[in-house]
Amino acid sequence: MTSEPTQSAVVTVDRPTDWWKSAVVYQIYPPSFADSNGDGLGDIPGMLSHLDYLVQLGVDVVWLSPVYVSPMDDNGYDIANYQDVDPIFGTLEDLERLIADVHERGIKIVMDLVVNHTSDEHAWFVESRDPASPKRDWYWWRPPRPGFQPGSEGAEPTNWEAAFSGSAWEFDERSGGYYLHLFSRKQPDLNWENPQVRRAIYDMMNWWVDRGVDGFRMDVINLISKHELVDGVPAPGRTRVPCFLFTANGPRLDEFLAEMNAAVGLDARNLLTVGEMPGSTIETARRATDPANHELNMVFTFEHVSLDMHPEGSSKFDLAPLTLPALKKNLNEWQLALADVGWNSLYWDNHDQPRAVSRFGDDRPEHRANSAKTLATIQHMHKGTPYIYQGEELGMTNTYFSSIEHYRDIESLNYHATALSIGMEVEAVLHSLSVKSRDNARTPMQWDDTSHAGFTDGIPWLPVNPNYVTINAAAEIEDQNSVFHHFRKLIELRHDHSVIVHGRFELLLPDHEQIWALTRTLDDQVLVMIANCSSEPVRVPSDAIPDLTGAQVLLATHGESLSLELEPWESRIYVLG
Ligand code: TEU
Repeated sequence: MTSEPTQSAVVTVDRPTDWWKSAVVYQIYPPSFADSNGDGLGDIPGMLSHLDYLVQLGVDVVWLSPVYVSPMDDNGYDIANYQDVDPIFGTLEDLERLIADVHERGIKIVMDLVVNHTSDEHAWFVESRDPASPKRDWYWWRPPRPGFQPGSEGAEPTNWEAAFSGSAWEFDERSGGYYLHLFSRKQPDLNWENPQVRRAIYDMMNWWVDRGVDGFRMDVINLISKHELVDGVPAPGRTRVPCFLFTANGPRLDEFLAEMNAAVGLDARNLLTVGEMPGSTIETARRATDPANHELNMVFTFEHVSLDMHPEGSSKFDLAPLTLPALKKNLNEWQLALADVGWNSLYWDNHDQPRAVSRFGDDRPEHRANSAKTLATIQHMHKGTPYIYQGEELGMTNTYFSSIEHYRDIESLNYHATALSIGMEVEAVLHSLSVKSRDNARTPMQWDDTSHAGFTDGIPWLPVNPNYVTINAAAEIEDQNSVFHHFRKLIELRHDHSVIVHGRFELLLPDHEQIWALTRTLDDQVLVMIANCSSEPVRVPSDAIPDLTGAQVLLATHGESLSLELEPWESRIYVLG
């Protein structure tokens, strides 16, 4: 099944200790980046034709969302073969060429590693369906609940709700048992308790490192060690409990991560490792990123992207208003907790989250560009490694689809079906989707103002946002004042000023409802950032920030000034004299 790659594609890349601390990572979501063959889906040859764009932006690393063989139930996060490329994205040779071509340009590449689960079409799972197979124990197979008819409502081994709606257990007629899937029924969870499973995964990771990749973004990695498989107490009006309560941050998580690190030489080879960790806390993140523990470099927390979820809600689609003090407080807590031990990742959005400018900024035409720039300034001035999600550097916005027909994302479609089945109003459901659906981030990359935004010559798999006519890469590259050039300058600043990488972080005005202000300090270098996170003008209280006399502006949204008056979404970074 696995085709043997040609060794000539491997380029040796220098990876100094802690190189990832001064790096900026750019996430490519393959289905939506660039289509080379007119099938409406992005592919690796499409990426190859846009590498100079990444060079121009100045990013250091590409994180490639999955391109492995997959039935695409969850757009590639359901993997049927870890060691080959899905034909819709190209070939293994194309991927080797990508690795070599980014390396040639001084850019590193990090692969998505989805090992909490496989596809149900992976050979391991197909084999494990046979109760007599040696692979049976590679997944979480359990008998029906005693006293219930197998396959009937209530016969599931526990009352857990999958992340994509419905029970987290699927009945398999053939083997007469249930298997666990925390996501879709086509994403069965691997049993990490079994040492053979872990060995097979480490071997596969080594195979990729030998092919020249520079690290891994580890999908839901804090779900690999489960707690006990027992029932939870459902909230009033519910029959099930969210499965992550029983599967996040389990007792063997640190042990498994340390074992993986040693078996693959993650630290020894200076690979970048970032663990996606829904339900992680400051405590779990500190343990996982403490260099002494040899687990991960950094984690993706979900805390700041959960602040606009209703506290009593059962999913992210139960909306609540977000306040600036709450957002600042959360980021500040992570900054302080990981100041001396561990390291932060910094992100506003990715392929699972709404577009940053629509969620945290103001995407109306008069404020879109400035709010996108100001959000970027805030992100890049925190301490940690910034992640840019494709199109964020253009200030791309949410989709605002008006009908369920336009959506493709399994989480959105399942939520819609389940919510309507329990009697929720269709308008409310569509509203929640327009705010939170993952498809907001997945509309095709807007390259230029030609048809389908220059993404494809065919029909795009997900409609292009109609605002591509004005919001697109070609136009922004031309305009020195664009969101793109603002991101480019932020990246340049990070490379030129070690205070941005290593400086101590201090939040100012924590309770202010409009202003985000902070300082970064390294020896005698002091940076001050002031930002207006509102669509009304504001005056920064002079006694709340360091004296700016003699300060030099490093980057500003509206022009260089020492004034404390800020226009809507105006922000400035100063270096004190
Ligand atoms: O996401 C994990 C995750 O918990 C959420 O981001 C999830 O997508 C959902 O929005 C929860 O409400 C990762 C991947 O990033 C995502 O694309 C995959 O669908 C998921 O794991 C399963 O592999």
